[in-house]
Amino acid sequence: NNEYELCWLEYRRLPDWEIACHREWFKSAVPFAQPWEVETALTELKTFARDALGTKMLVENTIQNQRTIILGKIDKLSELFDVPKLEREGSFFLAHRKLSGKDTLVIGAIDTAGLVYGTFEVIKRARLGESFEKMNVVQTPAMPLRMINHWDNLDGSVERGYSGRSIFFEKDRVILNRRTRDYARLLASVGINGVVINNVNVRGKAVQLIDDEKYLKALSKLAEVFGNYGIKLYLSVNFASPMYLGKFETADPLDDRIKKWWKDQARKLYSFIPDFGGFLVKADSEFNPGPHYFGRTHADGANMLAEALEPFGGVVIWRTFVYNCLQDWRDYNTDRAKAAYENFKPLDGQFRDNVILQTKFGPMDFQVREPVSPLFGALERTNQILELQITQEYTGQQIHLCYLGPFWKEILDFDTFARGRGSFVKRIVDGTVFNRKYCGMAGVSNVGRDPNWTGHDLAQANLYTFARLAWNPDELVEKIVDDWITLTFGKDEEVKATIKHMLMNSHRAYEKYTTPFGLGWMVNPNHHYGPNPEGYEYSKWGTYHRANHEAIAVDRSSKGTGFTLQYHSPWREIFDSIETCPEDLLLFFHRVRYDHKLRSGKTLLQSMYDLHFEGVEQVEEFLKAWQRLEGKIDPVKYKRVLERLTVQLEHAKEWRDVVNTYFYRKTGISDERGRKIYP
Ligand code: BDP
Repeated sequence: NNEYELCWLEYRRLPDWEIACHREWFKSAVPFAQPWEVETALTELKTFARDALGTKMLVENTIQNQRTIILGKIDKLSELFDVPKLEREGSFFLAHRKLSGKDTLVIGAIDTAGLVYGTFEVIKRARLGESFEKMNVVQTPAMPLRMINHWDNLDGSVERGYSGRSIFFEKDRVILNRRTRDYARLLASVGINGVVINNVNVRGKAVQLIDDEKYLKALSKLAEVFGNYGIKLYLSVNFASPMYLGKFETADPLDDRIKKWWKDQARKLYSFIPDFGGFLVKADSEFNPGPHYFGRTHADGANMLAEALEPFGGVVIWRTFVYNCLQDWRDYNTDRAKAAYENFKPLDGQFRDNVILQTKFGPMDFQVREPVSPLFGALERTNQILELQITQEYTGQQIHLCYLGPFWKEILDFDTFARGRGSFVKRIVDGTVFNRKYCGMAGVSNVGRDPNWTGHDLAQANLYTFARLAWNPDELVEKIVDDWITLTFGKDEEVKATIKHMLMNSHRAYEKYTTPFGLGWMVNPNHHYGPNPEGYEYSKWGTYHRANHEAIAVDRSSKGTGFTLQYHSPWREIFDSIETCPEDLLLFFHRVRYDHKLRSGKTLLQSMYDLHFEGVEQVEEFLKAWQRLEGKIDPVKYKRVLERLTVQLEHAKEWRDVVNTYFYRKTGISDERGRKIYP
């Protein structure tokens, strides 16, 4: 399918009065940089001028027009006027300046990526209706690494993908087409600077990506396309590659032959892809091989790869998603939530400088609500990346509307107290709390070959927001949402208010009709869609709630599994007590009786019932709100979203009824308000 839309980058023709404001500016551009340094930026400006303003932008050597856009590297611009100080890769400034008696809008940066980001910012501001006359903006990306992780397989399937097949692979071949470039544009427009294109579970042909010249040639072209937009290519690798590819009988990271093999492999890789970013590794995790197989530690494994990449400036991103996935469900004392910390805390300080540990936001696995992983506050001498799941595996699989911005913001704003007050997750993963060089955020992609890229049109907002937060985690989600809606749906006030309301309340609604209070996991096994209260109760994954007729959930307090002890004070104490634990997370941390009174005065059971009814009512309301927008937005988009909301409502009711009935049967206590719960 080659037909696709461009999400927030559709440069539809602006209304006449807006064209009148901006057209003059986009008639000419004067570069103060080498041609190749501004090529991508100029192409984008010209595209916008043509599509949105109906004008042809000319590139000139001198400032002639009354209004002109100037693009330049700051060393050259500093010969003309005082430039702001920029340090980090990708930073830029936008400034209105009088030069040679003319009005100019200057886009200044220290590198090509910064010029690209600055250009997209100018275009965004023009589209949002800002005037250039008073423009004075300096922007620096907060996180050095702003990554998208694709779980795409070489056969074209996508693990946990809900938007069609892979945009990168089909039938064991690498895809390179117009869409590849448009994807790079979409990502660069929101500041993403790294993409891992293949699944962390590296199986079959994917092992050969780092070796087979056929793949390396294709990847070098892909890397070039992305490189023009300041985005580096990374690959997931299988830790046992020397066994699959080198025909060794081991992949022991301390074996000299294995070390040499990886070094040679790195050299080969960089000869094809000079600005290759590095490796992402899922090791000793869910059946993926790792150093433990050879009696070595994660540090041994990661460091060996890091040493191989180091001469070329590459990094190793090593995931901390490590736990026993074959545990005995009858054993009351193992607690999966503790695993990442137990595995990696003892290794803090042992990793090379170009190793980064990538940790999922919560201690379990991308549930609709979990506490922030205690590992963020625990690793003081290790680079860290926060992993978020943009693809909605456990949050409705892009059939349900579930906008994750507000939730991600809570995670970023969580204060770990690692170095006292103010040790927010966002300050750990931007490198400032522990003064680390390589840190950042990674989001598991929700993109596929569907015409709208994300299946659900409104799920585009999750991709957009993820990137904006990686650029600036202090930005208000409300502002990000406003921008995204305007860029995607235009400026109609009713449309804006309605969609904003839906987005901002959708995660809560989903949480209510599925598993509130941090319970999680009541999904169908394997595909993880739809309710199944005991779907994961009697298998080996460590995901138990152990409900009986009196109480539910695992006691993770100091009197139980001791998970709360992995946090710094005061969280350790706050989470530890059923009285002070935030109610949103009550069933994550505590085993609670159904008749336990919550702060509202209601019992846990009654609240469970109420929330499930409320969640469904909210979806009903979203659906009605959307229906009022008919005729006000593009009919294709309108219909696509309408269809999904209709299915969401049906499935939300199923969630409500299955979960409420489950609790009713366990307890025999009916709803106080006499609503129908199926016996
Ligand atoms: C789980 C997914 C699985 C992934 C795994 C991971 O169900 O498909 O491979 O996470 O992150 O949530 O490695």
